[in-house]
Amino acid sequence: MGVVNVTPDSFFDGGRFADPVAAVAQARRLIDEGADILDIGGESTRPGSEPVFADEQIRRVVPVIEQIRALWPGPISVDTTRAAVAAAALAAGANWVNDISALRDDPEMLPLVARLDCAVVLMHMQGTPRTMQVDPTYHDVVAEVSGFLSDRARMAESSGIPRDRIIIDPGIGFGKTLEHNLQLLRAIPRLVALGYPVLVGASRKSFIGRITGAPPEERLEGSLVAAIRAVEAGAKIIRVHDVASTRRALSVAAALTPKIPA
Ligand code: HH2
Repeated sequence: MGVVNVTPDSFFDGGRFADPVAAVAQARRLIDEGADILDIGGESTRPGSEPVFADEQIRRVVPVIEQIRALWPGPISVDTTRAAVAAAALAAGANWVNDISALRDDPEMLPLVARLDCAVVLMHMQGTPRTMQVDPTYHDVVAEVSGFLSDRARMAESSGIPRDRIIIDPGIGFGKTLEHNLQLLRAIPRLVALGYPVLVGASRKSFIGRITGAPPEERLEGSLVAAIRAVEAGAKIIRVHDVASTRRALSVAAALTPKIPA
């Protein structure tokens, strides 16, 4: 899954693709590099970020999604917690909703996703982006995240979202310390065992910087190691800023370990 943030302030690519022409060009690049899915976002959710109103998110993402849909038949995901944004994005040609609140933020989101023929990513987050990194606390982060994802997925199914349209995500960096992120990445097989495809988004995140001391621009190597380990552990979708590098790294890992999908 290649990321295109149509935002002025995302933690890595903020401002680079805020202009629709630049965003569509980036989407084309990621498609050429081998992305299977594109994730388009109009709101940064980096630690400390403030919410962006739905109409502003729509203004940012809809023209970009329309243009990508005109040139590419593949899955387009919209990264939002607001039903109005998801509805506008789906009408413009998106077919996945990536909701970092796991359908909790907006009561209209669940009925919308159930009614329309789209996939949904349910992500775990403790708190909200504005405050989530202040003092994240768990008794047992793996048990709590896994229990939460299992509950949300079952709730989604009982509300009419077919099982084969549900994807779960531990939410790396969303209300987690370095140690919480590491424990979750080590526990991917336990999430896989819940029976839904697992998405992992570790690309250039701050836990890599905490280990290496590197700023976001110098976290590619750490991101590739995290991607390889996640796929080896059974994750099906890797959300990344660097599609070509990730594809190349995964193809070498696949050659070394035949069971890894290329
Ligand atoms: N991470 C980010 C945003 N959306 N969605 C899912 N499902 N999983 C993630 O790990 C995830 C996500 C944060 O990365 P990015 O979009 O690059 O940054 P920002 O939120 O600053 O736009």
